[in-house]
Amino acid sequence: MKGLAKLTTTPKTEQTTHAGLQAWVDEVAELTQPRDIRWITGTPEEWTELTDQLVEAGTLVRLNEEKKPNSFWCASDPSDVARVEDRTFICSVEERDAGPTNNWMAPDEMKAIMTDLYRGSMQGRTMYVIPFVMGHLDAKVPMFGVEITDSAYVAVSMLVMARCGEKVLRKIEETNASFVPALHSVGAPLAEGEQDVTWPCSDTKYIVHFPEERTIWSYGSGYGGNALLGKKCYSLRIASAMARDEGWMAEHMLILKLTNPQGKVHYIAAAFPSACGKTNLAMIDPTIPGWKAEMVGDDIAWMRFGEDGRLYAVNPEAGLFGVAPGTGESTNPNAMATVNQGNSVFTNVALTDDGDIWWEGMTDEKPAHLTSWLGEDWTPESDKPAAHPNSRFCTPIAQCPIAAPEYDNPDGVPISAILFGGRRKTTIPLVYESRDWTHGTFVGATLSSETTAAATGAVGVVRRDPMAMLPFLGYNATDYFGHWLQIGKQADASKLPRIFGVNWFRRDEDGSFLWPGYGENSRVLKWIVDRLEGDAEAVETPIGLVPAPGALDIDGLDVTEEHLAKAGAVRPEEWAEELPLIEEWFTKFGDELPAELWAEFDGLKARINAA
Ligand code: GTP
Ligand code: SPV
Ligand code: MN
Repeated sequence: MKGLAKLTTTPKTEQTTHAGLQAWVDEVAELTQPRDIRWITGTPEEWTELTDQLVEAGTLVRLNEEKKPNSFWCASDPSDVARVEDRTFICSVEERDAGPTNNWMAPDEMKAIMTDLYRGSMQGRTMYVIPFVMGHLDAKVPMFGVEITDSAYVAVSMLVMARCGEKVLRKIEETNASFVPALHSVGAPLAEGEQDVTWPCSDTKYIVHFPEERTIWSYGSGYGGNALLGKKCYSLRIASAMARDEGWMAEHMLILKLTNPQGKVHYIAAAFPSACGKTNLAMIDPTIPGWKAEMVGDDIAWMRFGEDGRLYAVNPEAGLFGVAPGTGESTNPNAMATVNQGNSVFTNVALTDDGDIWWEGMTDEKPAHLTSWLGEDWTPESDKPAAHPNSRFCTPIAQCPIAAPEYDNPDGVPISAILFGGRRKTTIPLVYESRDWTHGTFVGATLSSETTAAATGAVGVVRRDPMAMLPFLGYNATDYFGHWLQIGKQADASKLPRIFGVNWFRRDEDGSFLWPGYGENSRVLKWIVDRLEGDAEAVETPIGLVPAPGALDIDGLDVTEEHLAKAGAVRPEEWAEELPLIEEWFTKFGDELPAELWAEFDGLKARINAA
């Protein structure tokens, strides 16, 4: 970088016997010119040292030990608060392999641009080397990664979100394993003597994936999905490309364990777009008696066929990076209990005067005074929210009072049902069941939702988000649909998960939610599990099967018959407006869209027109 003091020597570390890793670390250090290099080991002392250092730098504020032990408040740069989909690229060798839903640039061209950006980009900073494993270290094939970052905030967050450190490194060495190299720089080099800011980042941002090389390069942002590269970048974009090649599935799904009153267990996976209710459903506190819910995962599911022919899902993560606003004792008591144990980082929420945190929806009564996420004085009269709509808690899964022991099982759990859902004010009913895997694939491929604050850009715009993977697909979307269909063909149909559509977000004419949601979603889960067990009635509609009159348990539910009917209705006139949107979406894929999906569309159209 021009104007910056060039180091006379590049710091070297000889921390690993893995020649490939050592060579990559040396190469990155040579390019980025950090002040020093630190290998993350994962000890409690290291956590304390790094968080103390971040407090000293003003990036973190230590919270009141009695309220949130070992926890921190963090305010980002106001411009760096969400995923940047327009700056996210899949740089496959062939453009076709990224298209048509992703941004693409030729790998060499992108590497040239980013190599220039990385040159000297870590000057004045420490470069952290973070060995991590997504999924279990004792998995049959452990999925290793190493993130290099110049952000201590990222290092600390990675320590919560993934299994990291010394033990992982030793296993990489012992097995001479390959790993996904994941390079991250905030893109804010410091000149000699220059005072740092509390949240360094750059106006130039690139979140880039090289799927054939299984490599990630990220530049310019410190925010979660842009910077914690084990999460969306590895576990979805890179892993989806691996899964296509190897016959498994990497999906944007929560994993929930349900036990019915008879003691029968079912594991359910659900794909909802960002900020559409995965974490909440994963931690559900059922309102119906006798049902028990436990969390296996809240964001990502890797699914492989087991020897018994069923699909087994593992959660590759060790932490929760959850949307804060809307999380409270009444909506998600299990999330509150998790963060109240401490050991958490809260980003872009508000700070209370007694050193605790607050966000919209945490309590009914608003605190009299807060420091907002923007660092401004806030009172209930303020016209801006106290917490950013995409503010997040970063907290260990192990602290969740309803974490299922299986979350730590390297082989995962067998999935009985898959749910697809989004935020739709109209059209999509509370719940419906697809007829078979191919129809279910159609339900997933046409999934739509109103956009949210989890990504930069407009909020509330309906867009198609196939399988909730639109921003996370590491390869061509038509190949991805083909992969789903192929999974259905290679399996014994009776062992495949059944596929359902849900919508907690349908609204009345006055804009209010028709369905109370949250814990009451257990009523829908009950119907689904009862369907699996052959104990619940359904009726045919043009879009699939819906609960027969009386089949949904509404005992004790505080909802009028009228609202319930509106929440569950399949209205042909609304679907008549939906059909052209689906057709337009499919037309985008031209001839490459699998014929089975066009056939499903034609069938739906015929049934709607006949209704
Ligand atoms: P990401 O972490 O971005 O992937 O989001 P997510 O899918 O995990 O969504 P999350 O569970 O964090 O919920 C996002 C927002 O939706 C929060 O503000 C929740 O309070 C709200 N929400 C979740 N479930 C429901 C529901 O059943 N009904 C209503 N009305 N809102 C809900
Ligand atoms: C999402 O946006 O889907 C998230 C948060 O879960 S992030 O880690 O930023 O992707
Ligand atoms: Mn979530």
